Amino acid sequence: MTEQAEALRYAGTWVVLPTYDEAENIEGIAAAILDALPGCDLLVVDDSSPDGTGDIADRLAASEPRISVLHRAGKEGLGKAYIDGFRTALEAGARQIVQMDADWSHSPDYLPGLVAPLEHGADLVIGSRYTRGGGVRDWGLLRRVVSRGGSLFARVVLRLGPHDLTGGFKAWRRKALEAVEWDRVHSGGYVFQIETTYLATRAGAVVTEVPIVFKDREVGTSKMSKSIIGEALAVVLQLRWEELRGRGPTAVIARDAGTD
Ligand SMILES: Nc1nc2c(ncn2[C@@H]2O[C@H](COP(=O)(O)OP(=O)(O)OP(=O)(O)O)[C@@H](O)[C@H]2O)c(=O)[nH]1
Ligand SMILES: [Mg+2]
Repeated sequence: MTEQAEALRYAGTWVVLPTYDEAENIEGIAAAILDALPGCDLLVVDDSSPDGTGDIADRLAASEPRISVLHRAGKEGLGKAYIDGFRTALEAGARQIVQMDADWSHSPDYLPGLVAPLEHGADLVIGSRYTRGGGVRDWGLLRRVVSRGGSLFARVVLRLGPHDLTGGFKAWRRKALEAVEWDRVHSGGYVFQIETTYLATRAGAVVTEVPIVFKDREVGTSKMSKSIIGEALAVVLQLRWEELRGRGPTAVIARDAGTD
């Protein structure tokens, strides 16, 4: 590959990065993402972080045309931020879209490997802690059990293939994201990750997992709570219930003769 082609290798790939109080992390993670995927676009979706993350992102965007910032009025939860960010990236013509956390839990080193299966027939790639070679670092027993148990519960109840359903490090082919029926998403919270993989799967998406080792955040505050876990269990049961009542999702991924 020529130097010029290498510099544009990931043109059309958008990384959507939701932030809430990530002032210590945003600059470094943004630089690492642009390094890992030369030519990609980075969209920071900030919910008016009180610590000024949005202002830092604006400053970065002013000196780097590949960075843009979507400012939202207030904290509405991760799912809502993603829906807005995905819509913006799709409207801008993204071919493939990556979602990830800004706190270094999702190492940018994995990005090329996460995107690669999209070139070989996958519609959705999940960065997976619970597939061979994947794992978590620095987590206590309770958090391991909750996370793994949550994925297993959703996998069995909704009869899904992937082993990691609660993680938020994923790469989407445009068509797969377009097939997600956003008005069916119940949650603005963390169970959003389960719901989107569920909706894509029912729409016929080819879903694959690539192993990642998840690192706990080093700086900034955690937003995990008991209510998040309760909500996840309730939403999974509700999805299955709707399906059993014949009110499940109906969208199907549009397939043309082309390669997208
Ligand atoms: N825009 C936006 N981003 C959010 C919101 N909640 C969380 N985030 C971001 O979403 C990503 C994941 O959130 P985290 O707080 O790291 O969640 P977690 O990984 O489950 O928990 P910890 O790492 O333990 O804090 C991070 O980049 C957050 O800054 C929100 O309401 N709006
Ligand atoms: Mg985190």
